[in-house]
Amino acid sequence: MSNRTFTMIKPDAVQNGHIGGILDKICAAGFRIVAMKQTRLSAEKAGEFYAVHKERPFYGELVEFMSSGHIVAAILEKDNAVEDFRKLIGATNPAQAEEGTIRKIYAESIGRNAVHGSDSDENAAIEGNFFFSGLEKF
Ligand code: DAT
Ligand code: MG
Repeated sequence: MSNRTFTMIKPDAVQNGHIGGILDKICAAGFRIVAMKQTRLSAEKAGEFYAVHKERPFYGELVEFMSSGHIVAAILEKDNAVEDFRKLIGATNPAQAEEGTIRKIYAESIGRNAVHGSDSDENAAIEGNFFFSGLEKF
């Protein structure tokens, strides 16, 4: 069990002014922000980040959405980070997310669902390295 995970605040939530509200919930849940930046993904970079989904019917829509505006990328630290963060964000589809979760509060739809959270320790490391150099991650 690693103590780090990776998140993005997605273009819908940035556009709708929810960066502060989401970071507040993340910090209140006991996560430390190890590294953070606001940036924008090209379609090529978004496609690379989500390459695991390239055969899925929603891939094109996902890449278009994730490159449609600014995102906030961050590495977070806490005991049991990956699992606890997935609980904090809630189900992929906000209609199925539990009350009080970030997606329940802020997501618009299954495609525009406000935040990303890594699904394993291995992917947390890969995704963190996609955005941050070694010097930025201590
Ligand atoms: P999660 O982000 O909860 O890990 P995932 O890895 O299955 O979900 O999918 C990645 C993203 O792709 C998800 O956050 C939103 C989008 N997505 C998933 N299923 C979708 C669907 N049925 N229709 C549209 N977008 C979808
Ligand atoms: Mg996923």
